[in-house]
Amino acid sequence: MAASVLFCAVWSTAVLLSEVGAEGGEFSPGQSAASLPLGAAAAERRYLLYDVNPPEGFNLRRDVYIRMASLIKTLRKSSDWVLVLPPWGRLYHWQSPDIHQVRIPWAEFFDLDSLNKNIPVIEYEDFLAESGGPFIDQVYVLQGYAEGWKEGTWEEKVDRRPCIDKLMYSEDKSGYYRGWFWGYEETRGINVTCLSVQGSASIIAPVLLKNTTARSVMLDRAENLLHDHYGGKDYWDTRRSMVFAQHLRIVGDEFRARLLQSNDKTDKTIFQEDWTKVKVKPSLPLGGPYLAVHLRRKDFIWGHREDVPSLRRAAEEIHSLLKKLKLKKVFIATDSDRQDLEELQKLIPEMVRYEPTWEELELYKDGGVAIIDQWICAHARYFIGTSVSTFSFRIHEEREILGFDPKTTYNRFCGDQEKNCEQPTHWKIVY
Ligand SMILES: Nc1nc2c(ncn2[C@@H]2O[C@H](COP(=O)(O)OP(=O)(O)O)[C@@H](O)[C@H]2O)c(=O)[nH]1
Ligand SMILES: *[C@@H]1O[C@H](CO)[C@@H](O)[C@H](O)[C@H]1NC(C)=O
Ligand SMILES: *[C@@H]1O[C@H](CO)[C@@H](O)[C@H](O)[C@H]1NC(C)=O
Ligand SMILES: [Mg+2]
Repeated sequence: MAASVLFCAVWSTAVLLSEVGAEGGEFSPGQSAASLPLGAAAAERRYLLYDVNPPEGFNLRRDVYIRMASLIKTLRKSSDWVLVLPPWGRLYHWQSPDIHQVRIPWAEFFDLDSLNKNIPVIEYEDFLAESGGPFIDQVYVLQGYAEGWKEGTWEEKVDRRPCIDKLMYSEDKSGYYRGWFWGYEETRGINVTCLSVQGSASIIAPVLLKNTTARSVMLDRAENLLHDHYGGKDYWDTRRSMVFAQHLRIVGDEFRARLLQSNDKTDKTIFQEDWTKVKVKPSLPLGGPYLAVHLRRKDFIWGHREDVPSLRRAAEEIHSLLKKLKLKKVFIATDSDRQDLEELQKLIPEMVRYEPTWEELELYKDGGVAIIDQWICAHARYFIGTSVSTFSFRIHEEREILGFDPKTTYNRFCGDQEKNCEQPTHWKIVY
């Protein structure tokens, strides 16, 4: 059964490609596919690509990766699928001037060997080389249902529907679809269709397996699909496989040693490179002799949210925590603007921050600097973050992976006037 579906898929894609190629220009999918010395195994492989709503930040995108990994696991029960990692770039928060932050491969931020121990992944450039050119056979733009859903009648479903929003793709003279495609201008979609979805990532698996024979399928607006099982074993396997790139961990470790008297030995934070070998931690790590803070500002304060503290209130909390924990040092990760930083400096003169030089920023980029901040926060004796910030959530998870006592991790600041300041939920690892 699986084999015949597979054969069918390969055969009809070849027909589709050659048809399109005949009318294409100097660079058509038919030609490029034919010129590639593809082995039989590579020819059978199908590619899942995805992208996320442009305004979404780095840390929600990391969450969407987990959902796509679940989908790949479901698809692979039937046939050979690989996930193509969407190049990073053009993120709203990556505002450092004069550095080019587009078409960034995942290897600049994450350890690909670790990702590959969970699901097969390849970079977009590898996809271009392997699949025969900058063409994506089928783009599905995911959206909700125009009619919404009636209360009490939630059901998981997926249907082909007219596009609700203006399509972010346009047809060119040759009938190909042009769009953002992670900044790869030469990439084209051969077919773009809207699908209304309601449910977890794997509900779309039957559509990919049965309704289309396209070899490369891109799910745009993939955040419309939810987690198969948030916080379950599959979730944590994928999350644990998202090991930060080694060069960023090294920068974080050097900073810990130099400015925070923190190292894995005295902190008892044993980092195991191969996440598949890690089981339940035998003993709790201690963490470095510092308090770590994530203070999310910018768009989190513009709306005057009542769960986000003023800097003055945050500074009070920090000083009271330092006293309670008998710590002298506080590491602060923040996206504060210059004015907020000056105020912070006055309120907390002893604060330590990771401030990259221009050369370091150019090398690691805003994403790498954020990861270094997260890595340092993850190794502190105690962490306190900002309410409903996915940046803080990813630090919680990193600390959970290192085995910290949840009391030292799942903490957040309260707003100055907040009445019910509920603390973050403890999500325990399932091994
Ligand atoms: N380096 C650094 N960047 C931050 C910090 N807080 C926020 N940012 C930047 O702002 C973005 C926040 O967006 P996102 O990742 O979606 O997290 P969320 O909006 O807080 O849920 C991050 O991806 C970073 O680019 C921080 O403490 N350190
Ligand atoms: C997939 O195919 C089935 C069976 O032909 C059909 O009922 C369903 O509407 C299709 N779904 C989509 C999303 O095209
Ligand atoms: C595009 O894809 C849809 C859904 O798979 C299909 O029904 C339609 O015929 C395709 N259009 C073209 C022009 O191939
Ligand atoms: Mg965000």
